[in-house]
Amino acid sequence: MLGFHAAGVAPARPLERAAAALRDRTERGLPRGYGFAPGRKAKFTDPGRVLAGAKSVVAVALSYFFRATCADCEDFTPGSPGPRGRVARFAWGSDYHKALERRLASLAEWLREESGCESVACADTGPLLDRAAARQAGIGWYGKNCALIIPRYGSWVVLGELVTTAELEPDEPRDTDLCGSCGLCMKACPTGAIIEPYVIDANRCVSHLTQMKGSAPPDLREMIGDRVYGCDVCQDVCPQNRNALPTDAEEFAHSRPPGRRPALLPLLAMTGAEFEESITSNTMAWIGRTRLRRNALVAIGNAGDPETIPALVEAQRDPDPVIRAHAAWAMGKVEC
Ligand code: B12
Ligand code: SF4
Ligand code: SF4
Repeated sequence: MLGFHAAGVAPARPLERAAAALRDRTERGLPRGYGFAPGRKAKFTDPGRVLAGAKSVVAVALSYFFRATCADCEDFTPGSPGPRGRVARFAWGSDYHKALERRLASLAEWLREESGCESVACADTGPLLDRAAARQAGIGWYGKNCALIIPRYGSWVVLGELVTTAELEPDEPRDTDLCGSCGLCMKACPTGAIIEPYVIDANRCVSHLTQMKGSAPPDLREMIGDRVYGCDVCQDVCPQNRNALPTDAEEFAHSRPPGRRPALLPLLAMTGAEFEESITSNTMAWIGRTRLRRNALVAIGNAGDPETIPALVEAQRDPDPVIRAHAAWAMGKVEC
């Protein structure tokens, strides 16, 4: 399967249920940006608008679930004093976009050689809604936490697809209800972002709060806790992930900087050159240095450790107003 952990085929027809969901979420102000500008929306759910003459969508899933053998050997700031932050699992290893793109390019090449057909690859930043395409191609189910869950690997997978002019045998969508009366993810979510089963208020989701530009909303900062990129709570508690198989993808075999539990003071002190050198191969690189330092400040404030006061005093003199404002907030939390 070219290194994917699941693959399936859907006809290149509009994803009607996803289109209705997207309309509903947009009307309620839930998606928050991410390119959902009016006029672009149709493309998110219509493979025919991604590639003229498209006949099929090949949806794929790649597991990033790796268990490090020891926490210390995945630590990039060993012995560093002060509090630690937490990085979501999808950003422990190398950039997952590149891992998906490489495999999708091989699949497109193979299809071209076999059938002469053209294909367009999408993965996260592409025009299609990846989860909806994956469900339509039968590779998994939606959980109430909105994650796509696949057999054997759970929801610890990233998704992509090839929209292709090749006419391939379609798979059936899996429409059984996996969750039943379970609601563990909804109860565990630190911000109450899963407002209904299968509906996320992205404005409240910690994953969004660690990726968004500008200031983190003051009323939600405490709930972000020690998370400096992404959030795994609704997947950690999911019984469907209990026996998830580990990945064999080499890109996720080891942590990449800043690691799973980065020391927060070095993260705050990171220069532009250090960011370029250490973070660029990580999935989180796109948020840039300012947002990562801002996230470190929120986590430092939440840690409440007096040892961080000198660094917070220094950060209040930072040239960036977002850093200064978050440093002042964190100082208030540490001192009280
Ligand atoms: C914007 C976005 C976010 C936003 C908003 C998420 C949201 N609203 O769901 C934020 C920043 C919060 C986010 C967070 C995360 N994200 Co994100 N995100 C995206 C992105 C770019 C668009 C998703 C989106 O807005 N969808 C809009 C909603 C309306 O559509 P949907 O999610 O596809 O599904 C709904 C409808 O289609 C409808 N539906 C349609 N058909 C059917 C059929 C049935 C039976 C049912 C019940 C429902 C249903 O209900 C679904 C649930 O609401 C995608 C990449 C992409 N291009 O698709 C990645 C993506 C969804 N994210 C991904 C990941 C890994 C994450 C995080 C786990 C990262 C992390 N650890 O922090 C969290 C998980 C949060 C969560 N519980 O969903 C993966 C999902 C992997 C998976 N196994 O599901 C994706 C696919 C990226 C990728 N290429 O792998 N994300
Ligand atoms: S990723 Fe975190 S904040 Fe977002 S819905 Fe899941 S548990 Fe809630
Ligand atoms: S925690 Fe329970 S309700 Fe939530 S996705 Fe997993 S099985 Fe479904």
